[in-house]
Formats: sequence, C-alpha cells, structure tokens
Amino acid sequence: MNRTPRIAAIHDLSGFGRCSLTIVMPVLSAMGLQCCPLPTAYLSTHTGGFTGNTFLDMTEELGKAMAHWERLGLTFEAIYTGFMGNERQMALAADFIRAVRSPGTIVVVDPVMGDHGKLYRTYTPAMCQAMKGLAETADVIVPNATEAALLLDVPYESLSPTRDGFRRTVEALSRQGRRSVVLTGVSLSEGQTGAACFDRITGNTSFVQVPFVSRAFHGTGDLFASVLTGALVQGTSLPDAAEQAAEFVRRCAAHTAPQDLPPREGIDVEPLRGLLAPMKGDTP
Ligand code: PXL
Repeated sequence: MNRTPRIAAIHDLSGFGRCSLTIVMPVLSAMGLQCCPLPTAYLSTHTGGFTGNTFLDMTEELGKAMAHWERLGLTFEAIYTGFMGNERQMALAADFIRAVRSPGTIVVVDPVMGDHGKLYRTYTPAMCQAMKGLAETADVIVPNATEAALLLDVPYESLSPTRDGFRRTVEALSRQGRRSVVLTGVSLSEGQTGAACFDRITGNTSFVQVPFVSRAFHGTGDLFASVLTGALVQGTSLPDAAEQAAEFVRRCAAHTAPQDLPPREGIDVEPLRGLLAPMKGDTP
C-alpha cells in the first residue's frame, strides 16, 4: 500500500479540556497517519472536573456518516473507538466495524466508561452493557482498572494491584487469548506507572513501567491509547507500542506539571507533538 494509512476515529469532540478527538487527531496526524473522525457528541468541555457542559448528541449524524462511508467503500487500516454518548452509538460502531473491517484492519476499542472506581457522569449501566458488546469486536482493548472491572463484571476492589493480579486481569479480559489487552494505570512499585499487556499474537503478558510524574492530568488515557493505536498501525509490536505510548505520556506529563494548571485542562501535548513524527522518508 502506498497511500497514507487511515484510521477511523469514533470519539466525542470536547471543545475545551484536551481529551478524545482533540488528542486523537493531532497525535495520529503527527505520527504520519490520516485520522478520519466520526464524532459521537459535541461537548463544550469534557465531563471530568467541569460542570454545566453542553452536550450535543450526534447519534443521527454518526449513523448517516457511517452509512455514507460504507457506500463509498472506504477502507481503514484501523478503527479506534472511545467515549460514546449512548448505547445506540455503541451498536452503530459495532455494526460499522463489522461492515468495513478487512483482514488487515486493527480494531482498537478504548472502553471509556469511568476511572478511579467510578463511572463517568454520563454513563449508565445500559451503556456499560453495550460497551461490552462493542469490545467483542476489538483486536485490542485499552481499559483502565475501573473499565476492566466493568468488562469482567467484578467489583473494582476485587482486582488485585499486584503483578500476578494484573496478569490475571489481562488474561481474563483476553477472551481465551483471542483479543489483545493493554491495561493502563498499572503501577508495580511506588513512583512508577505504566501498563500490563497481553499480546494475542505471542500469547505473552508483559509490563511497561515508567516514572510517574507527580500528578494525574485529564486525557492521559486518550493520549496513551492514541499513541498505541498509531504505533500498531505503523507495524510496531504490542509491547513496543505500549512502551512508546507510556514514554510519550510521561514526557507530556513532565512538561505539563510545572505549568501548574488545573488537571481538568488536560495533558499538554502540542509542544511535544514533533517527537511523534516519523523520520523523513519513513514509510509507516
Ligand atoms: O478522557 C475520557 C473522556 C472522553 N470524553 C469525555 C469525557 C471523558 C472523561 O471524563 O468526559 C466527554
């Protein structure tokens, strides 16, 4: 293939606060990949740390845009999904994936539902149920511990934050080894953070650890999953893609922390985007 690889990105567009499409699009573009957005909703801000945000549900438009792309016969090297506005959108995304995927398409589902043991404000139990259905279509899922517990139908507190516990969690989420899993927010020792990865290609579970930068910022999950998706499309192995994603998030967090902004303003990516660029002449 000699055209630029394409990724269909099914996420919300939040105008302020750096998350979802305002991270996904610049990151994939910086990695030399064409990001084609299918917005699920427009929000004035994300829902983490802001109140009173607007929320324009785009389900109707999403279905029509997907149908148009299907009629055009568009193909994608990856389909990457994130925050959804309602359960109908998850069914639409799953149908779209089934309709347009080819054997070479990598389907990455970030099962965005919550964090720190709590659902995001707009998520309902019916949406969590529908997210499980969407995650069935995935080649790779990228949950945090809260989302892992929801997908496994176990209490958040029952997941053991130990090397063995993380290993059990990613292997349980792999559906007998048929799906790769990158569990985020995994800390194996004080002052470290990273991911646990089950790679369905090798059947191996491995860990990525980088130094934790002082505090958490909004959007780090979206940043991690975007770099991971881009690296996978470039042909990087799952453990190496997770390593690249964790290291880039660490660098952005180290750049954001001294600015002393409210964490809800998100992780500062723009000044470091250049680090993601493929070398001149590289064929991703
Ligand atoms: O980063 C996940 C996310 C995406 N989109 C919206 C959100 C959140 C998390 O709060 O509110 C709108």
